[in-house]
Amino acid sequence: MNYKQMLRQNKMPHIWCPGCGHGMVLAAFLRALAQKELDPNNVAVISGIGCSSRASGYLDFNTLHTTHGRAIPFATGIKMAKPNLKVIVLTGDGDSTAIGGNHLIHAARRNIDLTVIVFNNNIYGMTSGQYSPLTPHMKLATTAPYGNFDYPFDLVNLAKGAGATFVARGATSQPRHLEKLISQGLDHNGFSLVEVVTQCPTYFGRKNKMGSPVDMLQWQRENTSTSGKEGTIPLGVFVQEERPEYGANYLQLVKTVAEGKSGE
Ligand SMILES: Cc1ncc(C[n+]2csc(CCOP(=O)(O)OP(=O)(O)O)c2C)c(N)n1
Ligand code: SF4
Repeated sequence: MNYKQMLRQNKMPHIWCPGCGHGMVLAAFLRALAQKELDPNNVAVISGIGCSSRASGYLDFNTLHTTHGRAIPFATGIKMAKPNLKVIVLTGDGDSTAIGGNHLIHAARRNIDLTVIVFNNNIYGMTSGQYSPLTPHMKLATTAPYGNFDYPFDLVNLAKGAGATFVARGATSQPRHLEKLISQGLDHNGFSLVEVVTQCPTYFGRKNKMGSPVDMLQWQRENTSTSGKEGTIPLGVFVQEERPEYGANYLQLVKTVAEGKSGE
């Protein structure tokens, strides 16, 4: 598959602001997916609501643009009904960790075979810059004019604690590295989560005086690291383990019950 085949040309141009990182995440995702030689009819991409969630509308697969926070439940239903599909969730930090936070932890706990890519721009972009559960402490947002009093989740540790069997974090400033992480997440059998540090120059960047989109990428370069450098946001793969997958277990149970062996 090449880009032309994967994108719905009639939906172009996209709605993202100049310099928004969401297009960079989508490009890394498409590069990773292109390597897999999947039949597009066997790929389902589900998203919630938000600038990031707009991504599903641009893709020429089976796609579903659902309600805010509910991408994972829709994706779970699809995976259970059609286990042969590669089911991918594209979601924002607000979508997946605020209103959808409960769904996220339970999908991780079940180890259902979904790949969830969280576009973490630290803010609710689409609704004009309210703080989210991933907005860093004391950073400015439309709803935090004196700084965000809350402390953010560490999404990697949240997913890990909830039972995800593949957890990684990448950044738009390292697109090839990000592509590799997404590729590994797609290959994983079980619940995989890839958090992506990305930039919203229009709200988070402007409110916090971070400069141009290029300055924001430079900030990422200086404040993330793949080698665990003290005081930086760590990037890489943090969990990669095998555990029975939920759908396969469920099918096995159905078979056992159908054969009249339940309760034995
Ligand atoms: C039930 C419900 N609550 C709130 C909204 C309003 N809403 C739409 S998008 C959004 C925030 C999206 O933020 P995020 O998921 O971080 O994505 P981004 O736009 O930053 O990519 C909110 C609160 C909604 N559409 N539905
Ligand atoms: S508001 Fe922010 S997240 Fe939304 S498209 Fe613009 S830069 Fe991207």
